[in-house]
Amino acid sequence: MIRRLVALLTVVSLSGCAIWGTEGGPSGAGAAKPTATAEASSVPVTASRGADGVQRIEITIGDDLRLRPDTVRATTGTIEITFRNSGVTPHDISVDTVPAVDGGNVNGGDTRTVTVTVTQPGTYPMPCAYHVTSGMQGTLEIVDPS
Ligand SMILES: [Cu+2]
Repeated sequence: MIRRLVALLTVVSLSGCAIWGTEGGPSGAGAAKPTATAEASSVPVTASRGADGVQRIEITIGDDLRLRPDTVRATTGTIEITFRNSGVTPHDISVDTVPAVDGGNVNGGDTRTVTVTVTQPGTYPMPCAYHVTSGMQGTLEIVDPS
């Protein structure tokens, strides 16, 4: 049983290496955005802080029912999250801070920007109301500024 699990993990990690295909990875000329599995895409991406102190990040939401990136890291304060729907399937992402902020329906090709102010470090889910049961959920990781 354990041997079987190890074999499965090996296959997953090997397939993770193959996501760049023949385009040469993120620095390759004309390389498309990686279409990694949800497991392989959970590398946190840090929101970038503007001169106004607001942290901003854009998340692509598509027909594969995933958020890219699916994990956003920021510090306490104000965070602007722009959801860009790259597909045709509508989505409705909320940011479950306290209080939660619902982005509302975002049709294919549309964008929606949600602004949240978070004072408590923690991990806050970002589920899609339509597709959370299919695993469409991101994570906002808030840490103390240091
Ligand atoms: Cu959705």
